[in-house]
Amino acid sequence: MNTLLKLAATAALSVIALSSYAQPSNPYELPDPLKMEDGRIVKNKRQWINERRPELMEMLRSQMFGREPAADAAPDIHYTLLEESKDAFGGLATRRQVKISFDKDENYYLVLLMYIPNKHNGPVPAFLGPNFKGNHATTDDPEVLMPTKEKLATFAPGYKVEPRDANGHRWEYEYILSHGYAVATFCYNDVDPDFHDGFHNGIHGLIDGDKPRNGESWGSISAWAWSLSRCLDYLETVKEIDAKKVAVIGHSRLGKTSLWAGATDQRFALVISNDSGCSGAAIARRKFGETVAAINKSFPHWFCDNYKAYGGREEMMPWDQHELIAMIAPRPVYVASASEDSWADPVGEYFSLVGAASVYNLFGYDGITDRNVPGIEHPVVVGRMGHHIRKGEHNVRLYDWENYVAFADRFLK
Ligand code: GTR
Repeated sequence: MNTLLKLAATAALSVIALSSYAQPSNPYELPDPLKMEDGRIVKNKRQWINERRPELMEMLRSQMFGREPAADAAPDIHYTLLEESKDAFGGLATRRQVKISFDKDENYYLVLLMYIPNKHNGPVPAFLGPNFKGNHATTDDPEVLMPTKEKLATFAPGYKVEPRDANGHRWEYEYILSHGYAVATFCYNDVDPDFHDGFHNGIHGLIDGDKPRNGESWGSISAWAWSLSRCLDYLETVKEIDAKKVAVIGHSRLGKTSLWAGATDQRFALVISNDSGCSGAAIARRKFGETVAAINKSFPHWFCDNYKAYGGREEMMPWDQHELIAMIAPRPVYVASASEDSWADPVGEYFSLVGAASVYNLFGYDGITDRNVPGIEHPVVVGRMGHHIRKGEHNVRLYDWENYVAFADRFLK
């Protein structure tokens, strides 16, 4: 067995023994990402790309996220410019709001809010990520469109529209723009409202119609990830943006989503998971904080039905979350945590990077291998992996963005 993968919690705890998130987990053994189902060990990147990666993708699709539809599953996708101004943030950026419609009649659509720095020489790199509370809630920019009444009526029963800027602290637009990046976001409820309605609403309804579902049918995280790819299709048409340099980012359930989008769509040049926790970056076998059983109970619509069988049986999972990180190799990946966010298991999030390092090594890149979890606000970048634990709560803050931008500067500039 690969000793690198023998993760007993004691190793991690020496450095952070006093931190609130650092509770011991039972000893556990991670599956070796380089070990094929037939027992062979992957020796080189060609074997990884042609044999092991597809095998793991199949596992993650059939056992966890479900099978996403093809890129052209909604053949009538079209784009409509709703609003544009060159004067956003006092002239710092051009704002564009574009309706990405998934059907001819525009019953199913998302509204992508985009800011592009006005100062640039040629196409710029970009951050793309979904938001929780609506585009208008990501900023105090009064020109950002509110969701329509018709749109809101499709959201969860009793849904109350959020005030403008309610989540503005999570979207440091001026900071990002002034560092030369475009940024694009949409509300995840636009695509698939985040409640369990039996998969009739949102793009499940549009794409699947009455088709019967089975254990491998796609869940909501898969739907949000698929729509990130459709946004990237659109960004490929935007001349000011370099679509080969798009970082996909998400927080929490949307961090699980950004990891899956990065795994399924290798056009994403860089992947960021902010506090993604259980079923995102956190190692499931640690069973620390949120568990597979707990997440499937609270959110039965996020994953495919087959995933439910692993609740309380994490050691039976033929994979663990470090292999989701490995799917991103050799592209740069950043996993961030917050010190008070024990529900998301910061230690487990860190160890998924350590567990994926051997795959980055195949491509000639170093990875994070130190078994001492870094201290709070000691960001670490090794090769194409980055990590930090911000002090504070489950959230996205300027500190996170400062580190994401610095990481992206290494690879996308
Ligand atoms: C929690 C859930 C987490 C995380 C979080 C969020 O309730 O248990 O897995 O996704 O929500 O998305 O904010």
